Amino acid sequence: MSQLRLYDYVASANCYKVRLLLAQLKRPYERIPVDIFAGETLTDDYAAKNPMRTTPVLEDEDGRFLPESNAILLYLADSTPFLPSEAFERAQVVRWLIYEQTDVIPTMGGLRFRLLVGRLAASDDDAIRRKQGGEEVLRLLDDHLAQHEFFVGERYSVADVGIYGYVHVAGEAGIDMQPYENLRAWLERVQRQPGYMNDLEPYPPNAAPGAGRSLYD
Ligand SMILES: N[C@@H](CCC(=O)N[C@@H](CS)C(=O)NCC(=O)O)C(=O)O
Repeated sequence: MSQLRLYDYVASANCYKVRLLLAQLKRPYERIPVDIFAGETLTDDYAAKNPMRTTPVLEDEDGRFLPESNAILLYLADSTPFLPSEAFERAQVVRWLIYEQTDVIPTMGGLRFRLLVGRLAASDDDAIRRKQGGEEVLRLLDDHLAQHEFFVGERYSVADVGIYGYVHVAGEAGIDMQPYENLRAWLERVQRQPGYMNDLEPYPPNAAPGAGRSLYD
């Protein structure tokens, strides 16, 4: 059995979601920094771990590689209080983690990255489209939280960890959070959970267009 390892990019909220859960589970792990803008995901060695060439990737104690942040959350949360054992509630967690990937990331997640590193200007059509999409997503999430303390089963789970990743930095995507009162209260509830930490770092200069080599260039 080897040690749990996380192939990790420090400025990625997809990676931060996993780091947050690992901290809350108090699971020791080795953090392996991957500089995605220095071309480190473009090597054959990295493709052998993850053919999609994305971060995060978890290497478990048996030496098996698992890409996809939300798959990693589900795997790590198995048999813990962070994942309901009842089938319907468990499926609801999966439902929110799918929504996070299909709707949260392409809107506010993609917009935040592109604005912060200068790959889009706020006035670009693509930025406006992503911002409008982000506001629709936040409205849907806020409406859900008008009736619920947490996304599933009235208790904190990996559904909350997954959605928190990019929603807590929606302001950096130029989105005004003021209208989303329930979401703002939920963000504070998440931040009060035992073991909560935030080690998401700013994008480094090599994330700017033309400054590095990555899947985005
Ligand atoms: N669906 C994937 C998306 C992961 C993803 O896009 N990761 C970005 C950082 S947030 C990345 O590693 N990109 C690799 C590259 O640009 O070379 C997940 O949730 O893990």
